[in-house]
Amino acid sequence: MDASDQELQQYLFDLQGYLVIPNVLGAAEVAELNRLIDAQRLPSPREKIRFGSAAGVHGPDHGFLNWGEPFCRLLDHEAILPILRLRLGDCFRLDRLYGIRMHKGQTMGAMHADYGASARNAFTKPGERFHFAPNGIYEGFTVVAWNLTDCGPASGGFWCIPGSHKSHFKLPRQIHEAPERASCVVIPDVPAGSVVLFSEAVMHGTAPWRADHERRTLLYKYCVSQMAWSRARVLPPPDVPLTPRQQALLTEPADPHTFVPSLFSDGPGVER
Ligand SMILES: O=C(O)CCC(=O)C(=O)O
Repeated sequence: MDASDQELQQYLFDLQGYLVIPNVLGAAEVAELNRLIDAQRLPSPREKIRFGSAAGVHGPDHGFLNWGEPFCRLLDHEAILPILRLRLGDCFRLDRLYGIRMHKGQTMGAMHADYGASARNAFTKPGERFHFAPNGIYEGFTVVAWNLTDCGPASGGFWCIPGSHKSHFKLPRQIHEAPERASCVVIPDVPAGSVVLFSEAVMHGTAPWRADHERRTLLYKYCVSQMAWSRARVLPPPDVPLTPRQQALLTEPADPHTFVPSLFSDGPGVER
C-alpha cells in the first residue's frame, strides 16, 4: 500500500466512522479459518449467535485465539495496523473479541454507539469519563471485523449510520425503532476475506440476516493502552505461540510509553 492509498483510507475512516478494506485474505486463508471454526462443532446459531468470546460481557478467556494460529495472525495483520495506529496511537491493546454466526431470519440487538451523544454513558458527569473535542472523531475504541462469508445489502451483516460519530444529537426514535426504513443507514458490501474497521462511536449494529448462507464474522476490539472497556481480559492462548507484538496486544491497561511500549519500530515513543 502506498502513501496515497493510506491517505485515502484515513480520510474515509475519519469521514464515515468506518472503512471497508476489500479482499485482504485470500480464499485459502478464509477456508482455513472456516475449517477451524467447523472443527469446534459449535451449537447452531439458532441457539447461540456469538461464539469464541473473550472479555467484554464474557469473563477472562482466550476465546477463539486458541483455535489456531490463523486466528492469532489476524491480531496484528499488516492491513489493519496503519488504521489502528492512526486512531489509537502507537500503544494500544486488544480489549475483547468474539465471533458472530447467523442463520437466515436471525436478528441481533439494536443500533448503538459506545460513546457520543447516543451512548448510555452520555449523561455521566464531567470528570467521570474521558472528554473529546466536539466535531472530532471519538478516539479510543476501534473494531476490526473480519468477514469469512459474504455480507452486503442483500444479505445483512454490519450496518451503520456513516458520519454519526460526529453527530451531537441523540439517535431519533424513528431510526432506533426501524433502522431498515432509514435512508441514512447503510449495509456495506463486505465480501468474504474483507475487513470492516469501525469506531465504536459510530451508530452501528447488526442488520437482520437474509441470506441462505451462514454469516461468519470475527470481531477484534482494540483500545488505547491506558483504557479498558471490558472488566475482564483477553488471555494468551495456551496452545498457540504468539509473536512478541501479538503478546504485547494482550497487555493490561496502562500508561502508553511509560508502562506499555510502542507496537511499532519507527515511532517517537520507541524505547532507546
Ligand atoms: O454485526 C456486526 O457486525 C456489528 C456488531 C456490533 O454491533 C458490535 O460488536 O458492537
